[in-house]
Amino acid sequence: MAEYFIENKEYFPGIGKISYEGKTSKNNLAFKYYDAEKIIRGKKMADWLRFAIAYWHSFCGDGADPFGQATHIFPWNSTGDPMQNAVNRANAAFEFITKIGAPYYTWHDRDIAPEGASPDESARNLALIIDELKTRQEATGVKLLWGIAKLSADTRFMNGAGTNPEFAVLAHAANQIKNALDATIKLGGEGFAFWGGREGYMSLLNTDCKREREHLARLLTLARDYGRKQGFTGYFYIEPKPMEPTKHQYDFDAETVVGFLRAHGLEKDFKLNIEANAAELAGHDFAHELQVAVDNDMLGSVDANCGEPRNAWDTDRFAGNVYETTLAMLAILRGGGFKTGGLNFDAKIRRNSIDPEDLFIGHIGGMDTFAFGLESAIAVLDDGRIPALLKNRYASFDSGDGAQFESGGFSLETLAGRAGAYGKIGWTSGKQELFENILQEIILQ
Ligand code: XLS
Ligand code: NI
Repeated sequence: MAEYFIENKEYFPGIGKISYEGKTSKNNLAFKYYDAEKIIRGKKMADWLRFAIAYWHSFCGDGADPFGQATHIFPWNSTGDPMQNAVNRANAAFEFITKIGAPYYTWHDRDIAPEGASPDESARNLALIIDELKTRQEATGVKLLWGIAKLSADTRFMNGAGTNPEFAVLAHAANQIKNALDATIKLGGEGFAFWGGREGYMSLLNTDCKREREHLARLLTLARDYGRKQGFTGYFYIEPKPMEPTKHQYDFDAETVVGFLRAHGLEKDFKLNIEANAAELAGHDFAHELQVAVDNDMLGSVDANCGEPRNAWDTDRFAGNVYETTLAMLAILRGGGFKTGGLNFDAKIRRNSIDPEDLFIGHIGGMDTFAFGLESAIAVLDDGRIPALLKNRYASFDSGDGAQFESGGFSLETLAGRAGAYGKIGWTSGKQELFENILQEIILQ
């Protein structure tokens, strides 16, 4: 890439590799709970959590909001030449990722390389930057968790991408998906994601929902088939989100996406990328969405962030609530831990957090909060009281009539005949406060 200058510049001077110092440390730039090498149940903490840094928020997001202009003026994005910026951005990204010590990163095609004047020029820009990223991955050992095509920001997608009523736009989306998938494969990406930000509608009057969803399913099927043909062995992920930017998004929540995938024969190749903030927007707890994914054997990956509890807005804050991360990790552990994917920081520092160290501080907080959640969740399992209480609630299905029902041994008539056989029924405490007190005791210990 001779025409672009590879600046040998440190973008975060004065900040070295972030290390674990333990919970008594007062060092703002140290981990208090995330101890990557610590062995938990035979596995390193780093391998339980599989942290990834999101290119878009950390190296592209400029702090602009609907009410004001950019506040994060990153030096790597300021040369005036979009391709030179892309190279500088790659340097800044790998400096940050290696200093914070995350094993993975994630990107959209347009985060890493600028769009060109034509689809072919965009593909060439992407290919050049992919070579740059490959060199940096090999030099540092950092891996790509997943790639994704950005099918939301450009004006051509204002009426949707895969669900656009205009065929030419859909073809353009396919071109971007193909190139982003090729790039993901070339970089050894472990997954390939879709987020349907514009796949939805604002008014039924101008929308043929059935046709739009079928187009989307066909496009996803084509992406799956192409990926498999090219030797991609990872999973495809869909990230559910109910609203924002569109009023009704087709991928509303985990249950909706599971149904959609099954209806279109995609359930073997696709899994869910569950985002905490999107769960909240759907009116669910983060842990609920994770549990739905786990119960369907469809937990793919996680976008680790959080919203503002009293604000129906996608604020993408770094997680800071250890109760939430404990419940989240409990759901993930119930599914046996990550089999694919990881905890991707789809999170951003606030608009007025403008010091270079703030990006570190935000990620340190998020990583510590999930590390704490992991250890608390393991403590809940080791303690055994909550799992025992939970199991006991369903004990009547473990033997006798209950077990016979579960194994399909009743017809409705024979089942109905058992209604009078048990005397006084239903007066059993749910013990919710006890569950909550035990959880609190374990978290606070
Ligand atoms: C937006 C989504 C997005 C995806 C990647 O709300 O969370 O950032 O994670 O396109
Ligand atoms: Ni996300």
